[in-house]
Amino acid sequence: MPQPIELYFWPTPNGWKISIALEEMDLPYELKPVAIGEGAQFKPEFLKISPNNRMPAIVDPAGPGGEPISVFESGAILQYLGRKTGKFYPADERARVMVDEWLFWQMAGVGPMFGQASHFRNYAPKLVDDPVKIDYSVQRYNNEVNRLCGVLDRRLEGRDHVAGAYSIADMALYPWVKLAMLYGQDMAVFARVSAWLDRVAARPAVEKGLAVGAELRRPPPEADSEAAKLLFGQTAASIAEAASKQA
Ligand SMILES: N[C@@H](CCC(=O)N[C@@H](CS)C(=O)NCC(=O)O)C(=O)O
Repeated sequence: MPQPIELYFWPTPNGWKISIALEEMDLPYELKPVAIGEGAQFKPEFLKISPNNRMPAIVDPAGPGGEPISVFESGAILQYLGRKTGKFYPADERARVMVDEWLFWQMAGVGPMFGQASHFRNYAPKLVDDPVKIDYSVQRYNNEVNRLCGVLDRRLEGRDHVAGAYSIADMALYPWVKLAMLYGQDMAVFARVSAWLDRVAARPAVEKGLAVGAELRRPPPEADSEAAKLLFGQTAASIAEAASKQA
């Protein structure tokens, strides 16, 4: 029985990418919750694994050469797991480049833009008492979410999945794109995206991966709460201070 991979995780779209991948690849794993509202991402031992103070991260005790390896950044983790198992990440160079294109599109476009859309829609109204500023920001990021849904919809014309066979690129996209309707997008406009969401959702491993850590979920932090102070307005100096408190 292979030793389980340690999954440093909190139930958010970036975390679910990896719980879905581990389920899809049938790899044993052990959950290591990182309570991001309580500052666990600043613990020195976690920063050694994930210097960007973000989850997800993994430690694979059976890394290259049989030695442990840690990996942070969800895209790098997905590529690592894909190479390790030979699953959902084709070895053929042309097919792999296509998966990489859409994986990086998720990492650089969908993740950050959907993340900001979520922040200004769900969190900012609890933190900032200025509807004009919030409206502008909501509109800006909703437009980007809309544009990105349009790109994906065009891409899915005549395709079941984003980059050839179902791959780590679909796994990276799904947990974010499924939230588009919660950010006010009319998914009837993006019929191919909606059909793809249904296709991916029907996979048992996706259902299992999304259920991981459900009991850990928390409502958005209130203004002036400890969680809001820890999560928002982070600077280099505030991270150093938070890390020294967690040492
Ligand atoms: N680019 C990173 C983003 C990860 C990320 O933003 N994680 C968030 C939760 S979704 C986090 O750990 N936040 C902790 C914090 O803001 O301090 C990845 O894809 O791994």
